Amino acid sequence: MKISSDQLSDFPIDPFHLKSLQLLGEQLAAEGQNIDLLIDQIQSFQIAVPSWALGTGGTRFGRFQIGGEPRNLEEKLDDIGLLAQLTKKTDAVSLHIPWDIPKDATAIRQKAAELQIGFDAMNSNTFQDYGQPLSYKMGSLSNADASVRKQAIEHNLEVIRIGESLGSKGLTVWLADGSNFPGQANFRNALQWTADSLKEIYAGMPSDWKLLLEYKPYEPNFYHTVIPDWGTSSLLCRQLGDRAKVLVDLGHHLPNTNIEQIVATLMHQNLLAGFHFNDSKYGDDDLSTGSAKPYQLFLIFCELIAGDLDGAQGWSSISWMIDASHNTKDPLEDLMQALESISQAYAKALLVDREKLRICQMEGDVTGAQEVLQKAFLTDVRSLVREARIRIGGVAEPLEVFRKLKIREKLIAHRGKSSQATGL
Ligand SMILES: [Mn+2]
Repeated sequence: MKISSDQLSDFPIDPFHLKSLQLLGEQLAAEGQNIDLLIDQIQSFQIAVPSWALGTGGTRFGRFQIGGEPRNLEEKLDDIGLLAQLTKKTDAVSLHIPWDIPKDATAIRQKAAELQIGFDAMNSNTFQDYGQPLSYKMGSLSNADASVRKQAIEHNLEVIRIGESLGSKGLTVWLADGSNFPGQANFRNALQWTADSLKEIYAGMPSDWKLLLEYKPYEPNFYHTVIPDWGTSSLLCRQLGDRAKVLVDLGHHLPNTNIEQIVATLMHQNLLAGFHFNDSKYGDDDLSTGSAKPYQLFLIFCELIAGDLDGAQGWSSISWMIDASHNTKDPLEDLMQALESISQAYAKALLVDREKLRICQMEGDVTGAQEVLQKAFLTDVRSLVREARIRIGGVAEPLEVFRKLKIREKLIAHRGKSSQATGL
């Protein structure tokens, strides 16, 4: 579904937007900031949407359907096209195999191109049984049985081949392997088998691809996870080669972990592959990005910008993806909120007076350093983000347009009340 320009003409820009933009522009100019440069930076920052975020997510207790969910890969692309049209904040999809195997890669690639959507990193799946001959119940890349490991390696190589046919340039591996009880697994063997399996996958990647290695401390296994943290992921990446880097999923940390420090450390080592954006209160909650901890998100962006400007690791080498799948919200509304929050956090981090912060750090001015960060964080950048969107053809208020045009109702009328997107 594409929204026509006629439909959008019913949504004139609120004059209050221009007033607040002018006020912010004057304030930023007085602080030596160039508002047009900021707008350019906000516009060029695009975030990939995962195919599995287009349907409501389930929990182990069940799933509540929203209706009108995309029934196939073509309809998933349609939904992302819609998001792109309204927000101008996403230009790529991150596919998941086997949930999104294209029947005709050329046709899918053509459809995506028409919607101006590219293919971000491909995601393999060895965390569930999905009709393959051997079970992953006892693990995949780390399984004690070599034939299961071989099957899991082959699956990843197949995902690479599918990705190549679509023009993707990366493979994301999230390994759910681990154990549920003490004594169940041999830690060292599991790690070694994982390293050996990953080496075969890495060797099967085209030379212009990168491997994004995710980590997670617990779940679905509750005693031990083979790749529980960024340190273990880093060790494995170092064994693989330069094109293997660590993927940070914001929900894959124990509560109170200092994620911004992890980001800085990985950038310092040129080991940051990219992000899976989401938010959490307790664990891998899949909350909308920025809904629970917007200050943490801002601090992460401060490190990303600093790492780029200081020459630790270039911004363009990092991949940006959302990884969330909410159980109670309209998935498209959820994604619009997430894209907005990420843009706001980025815009605020761009406002940090880095020279002043550097001086405060060098002089031990603790209070001053906090003031620098909070001044940027507390600046209302909504008009800046809105203006960036409007100038490249997006709408001022995506969520409002989505609701007033009754897009979900139209999707339900077209796709049905009980249509369900593939995913968990
Ligand atoms: Mn993830």
